[in-house]
Amino acid sequence: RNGMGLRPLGTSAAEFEQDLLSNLYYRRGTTVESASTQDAYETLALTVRDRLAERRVRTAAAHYAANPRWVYYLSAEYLLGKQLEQNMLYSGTDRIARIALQQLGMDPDEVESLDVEPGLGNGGLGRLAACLLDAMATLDIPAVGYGIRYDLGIFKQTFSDGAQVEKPDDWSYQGNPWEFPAPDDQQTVFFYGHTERDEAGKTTWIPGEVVLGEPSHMLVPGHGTDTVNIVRLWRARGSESSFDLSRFSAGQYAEAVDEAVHAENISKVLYPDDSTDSGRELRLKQQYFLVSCSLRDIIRRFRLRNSDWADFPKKTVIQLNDTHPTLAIPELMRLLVDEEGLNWDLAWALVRQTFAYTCHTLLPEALETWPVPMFERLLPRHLEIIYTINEHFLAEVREAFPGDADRVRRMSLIQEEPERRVRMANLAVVGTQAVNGVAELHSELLASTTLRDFAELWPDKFHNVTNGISPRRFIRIANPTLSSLITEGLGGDEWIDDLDRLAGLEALADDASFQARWRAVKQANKVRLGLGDPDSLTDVMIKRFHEYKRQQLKLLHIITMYHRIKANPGQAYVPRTVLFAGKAAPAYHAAKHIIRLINAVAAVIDADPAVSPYLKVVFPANYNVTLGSLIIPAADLSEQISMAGKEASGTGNMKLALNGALTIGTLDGANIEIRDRVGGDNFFLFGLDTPAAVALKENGYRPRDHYDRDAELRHALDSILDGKFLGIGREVGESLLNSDEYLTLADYRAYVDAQDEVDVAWQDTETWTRKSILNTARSGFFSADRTVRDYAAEIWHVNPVKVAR
Ligand code: 26M
Repeated sequence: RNGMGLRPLGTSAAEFEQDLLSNLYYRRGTTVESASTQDAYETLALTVRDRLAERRVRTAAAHYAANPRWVYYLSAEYLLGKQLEQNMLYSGTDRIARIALQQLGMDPDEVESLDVEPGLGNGGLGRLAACLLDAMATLDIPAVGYGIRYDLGIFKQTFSDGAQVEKPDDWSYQGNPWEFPAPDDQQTVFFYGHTERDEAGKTTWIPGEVVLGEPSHMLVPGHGTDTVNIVRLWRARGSESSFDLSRFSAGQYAEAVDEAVHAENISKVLYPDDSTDSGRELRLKQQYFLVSCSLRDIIRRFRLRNSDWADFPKKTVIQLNDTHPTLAIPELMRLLVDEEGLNWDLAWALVRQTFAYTCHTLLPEALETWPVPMFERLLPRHLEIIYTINEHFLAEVREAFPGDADRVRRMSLIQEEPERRVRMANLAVVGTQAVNGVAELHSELLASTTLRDFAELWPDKFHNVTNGISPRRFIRIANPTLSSLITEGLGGDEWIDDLDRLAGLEALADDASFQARWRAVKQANKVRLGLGDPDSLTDVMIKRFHEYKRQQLKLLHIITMYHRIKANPGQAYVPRTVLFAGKAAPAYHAAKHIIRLINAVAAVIDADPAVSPYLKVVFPANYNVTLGSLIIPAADLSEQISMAGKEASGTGNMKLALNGALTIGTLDGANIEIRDRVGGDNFFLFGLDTPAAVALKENGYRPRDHYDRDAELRHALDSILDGKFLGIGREVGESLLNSDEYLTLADYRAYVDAQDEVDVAWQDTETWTRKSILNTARSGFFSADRTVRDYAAEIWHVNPVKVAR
C-alpha cells in the first residue's frame, strides 16, 4: 500500500491489462466484447492517467509541505499537442500498454489514433507556453499554468480551389479524458457597471454582469521525475440564477437561456489572429476573465499556507505571456486596495515585485492597445486604477527627464492621438520587475527600439531569455528512430533530459557507418510522412503565414527553379520536394492570397511532366503540433527567411536543426544563435542584416529597381502578374512590385544564390550528412530545460522541490 493507503498500480503488462478491463467495465460501463474503439481509447487514456494521478497527489503533498515560491504562468494560449503518447512515455507505460491492448485483441495504433490535439493557441507563443510547462515539471519547479478552455480551438484549415477555408475545431466533441474538472474551485467574475466611493475613500465596483469561471486541469508530468504539475483552464458559465424561469414559464424557451448563452460565449472560441486584432470587446473580456479567475485562485492557494500579504511576492511570481494577461496588474491592485484594504504604495510595491513580462514581438502594430471608451464601459474600476498608476509613473518620468514632454507622451499608459487607447505593453513594463525578449537580437532590439524609453529609465529591468523547445516532444517522441540511433551512438539516453550531451555526436560525425544509418533514418521519416520522393531534398517552410516571414520569397525561388528547368529541360537538376504548411489569419487577405498562389504554382508544376520529376510543391492542410511532429523529422532543409529584425525568435528553426535539418536563413531572431552554435559552414546564410534593412527602408526602398536589374526576378514576377499560374496571384505580384514592405525583392538574388549553394552541398552526400549530424550535436542549447533554468536563475529566483517516491 502507498502513502494514501491505496494498492499501488502495477507496472507489468498483465497488471495494466487488468486495469484496462476494470476501467472499461466500471468507468465506461462496457466489456471487451462490446467496446467501441472510442471506449477502448477512453479506457486506455484513463488507465495511463491513473498512473500520473498518483504522482500528482504526491507532488501536491510535497509542494504543500515545502510552501515554496511558485511560478504561475499566465497565458491566453497553450498548444499542448496530443497527450496520450507523451503521457505513456512519461509514466513509463508505452511498452506495457501496447502489449496489454494486443492481449485484449485491440489494435494499439487504431486506439491511439483517436487521441485529439487541443488546439488552444495560434502558433509560436502558445507552443512555447507548452514547452516551458514541460520543462518546469521536468526540472521539479513548482508551477501552475493558467489559461482558457476554449470550446473551439484554432480553426481547422481546408483548401477549396486552393484557397484557405476555415472550419470550426470542436476538439472536445467526444469528451476529453485528460481533464479533471474542479467545480469546487469556481470563481465569480464581474464586468461593466460603475464604481462607488464611501466617506472613508473606499471604492466599490458595482458590476453590471456576473459570470462564473469553472476550472478544470490537465496534468503536466515531468520526464524522469515524479513531479506532475497542472495547467488549469477556465471555462465561462452562466450563474445558476441566469436561467430565467419566468420567461420559460411564459413559453419563451430559447429566450430563457439567453443570459447563460451570453456568459458562456466568453470561452467559446480562440481568436485566430497571431499578430494584430485588437478592438474586439469579447477578446478583452476573455483576457479579463482569465486574469480575474486565475488571480483569485493564486490568492486562494497562497492563503493555504500564508497569511501576511508582505509574503506574497516571496511566494509568488506571475509570468505574463505577452500582454494578453496584463490586466492582472490592475486587477491585483484592485484586490489589494479595494478588497483587502492595503494602502496604495504598499500594494503597488507588492504588485511590481510579483510580476514579470515576456514580450514576443517587435512589430509595433502587434502591440496591444484598447480604446478607452470600451475599456471604461467593461472595466470601469481598472481604468481608474490605470490612471492612478499612470499619474505616479509619469511623475517619475518627469523627475528623471525634466522638460522632456515628448518622452512623457510616448511613455504614457494612455495614447492620446488619433484616439485615446490603453497601451498594454507600457502597462506591462511599468507593473513588473523584469521584462524579457525571447532571443538575443530580439532583446537588444526591444531595448533599443520598441521599448527604448523604458530601457533608458530602467536598464536593469531588461533581460534576454532565449526560447527553447521540449526535447521530449520534438525529438524523442516525434523522431523515435533518430532517438534510438542517438542513444546507441552516445551509449545511453541521458541526453533526453540533458540535451548538451548531444555534443557527444560530434565524434561520430565523420563515421561512415553512423552517417549511413543517419541517412537511413531521415529516409524512413520521409517515407512515413508520405509526401514526395524520399530521395529528393525535402525543403520545408512550416509556420503561420505572415508577410514578414516571407513565404512569398520561397515562392519566387520555386518559380525561378521552374523557369530554369523549362528553359533547359535536358539538364540534371537536384530533385526537391518543397513543403509548405501553415495557417493564415482568416481576415489577413494578403497572407491568404499567398496561400492560394502557392497551391496554384503547385498544380501547374504537377501538371508539367518536364518539371515534375525535379520539383514538387506540397501543401498539406491544417498545420498543427501533430503534423509538425511528422514533418520535422523528415526535413533536410529548414526555411527561416524572415526579414531581418522582424521575427522575435522562432522555435520551429530550433526543432528542425535539432532533427538534423540544415537551415537556410537570415540573421534574424534565434537564427543568429543557431548559426553561432552549429557553425557558419553548416548553415546557409543570406540577405540583409537588421541595420542594412533599416537603412534601406529609411533611404527610400524601390522594389522596382531590383525587378529592372534582375532578369530572373523579372521573369518570376512577370509570370505571376501575367496570370501564368491559373490566373492566381496578381495581388501578390503587385504588392511586391509596388510596396514590398518586407524587402522580398531586395533579398531575392542573395536567396537564390544561397539556394544554388544548397544544391551543390546536397550533391556531396557525406558532407551533407556530416553537417546534418553536427546540427543535431550542437543544438543542445535550444532545450526548453535551459530556457527554464535561465528564467529560474535570472527572473523567477525559484528553487526545485523534489517529490519523494
Ligand atoms: C492578438 C490579438 C487578438 C487575437 C490574438 C492575438 C495574438 C495571439 C498570439 C497576438 C500574438 C500572438 O502570438 C504571437 C507569437 O506567436 N509570437 C511568436 O512567439 C514565439 C515564441 O516566443 C516566437 O518564437 C516568434 O518569433 C513570435 O512571432
